[in-house]
Amino acid sequence: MNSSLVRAYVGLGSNLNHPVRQIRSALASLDSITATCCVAYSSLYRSKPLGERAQPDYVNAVAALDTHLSAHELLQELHFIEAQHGRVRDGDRWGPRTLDLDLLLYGDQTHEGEALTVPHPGLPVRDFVLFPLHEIAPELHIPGAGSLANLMASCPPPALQAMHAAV
Ligand code: ROI
Repeated sequence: MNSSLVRAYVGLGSNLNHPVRQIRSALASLDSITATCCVAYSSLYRSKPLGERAQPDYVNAVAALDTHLSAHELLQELHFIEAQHGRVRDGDRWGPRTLDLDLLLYGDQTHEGEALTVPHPGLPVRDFVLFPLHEIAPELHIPGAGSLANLMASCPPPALQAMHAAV
């Protein structure tokens, strides 16, 4: 636990078992994490699955949190919420999932470890992360990758569609 507040960003994704409901329920759960407050949500976006595997379209969103938790404490809370939503971590990185919560950014910290890497390595190249993130934090600078606006400009045409407001 930190005495100072850190602004963190979390990416949400689901393509199984009523994805819109999964994402809405997960957003509510993020808001009830201890010593943490959800300060913004993006809209929900429907996106084509990244990867070779044939699977249903995803619903994605991004949330901004202010937290007193350390990055690892916050990650544990995210894993707990995933498990509550029926997520089984079986090591399959490319398969469909009821709920995926990625810690995208933790303040301006950079950290590379076995359990956690921030910024999330997929952030700079994933349209389903960049666009919702831009909706809630257009001025954001990604440590080691530059401005969000520049990353979006070099992103191929996005394969995603804004659906509706999160709540
Ligand atoms: N594809 C999309 N569009 N959205 C995701 O959240 C997502 N998550 C994943 C993989 C399987 C890489 N593909 C995805 O984990």
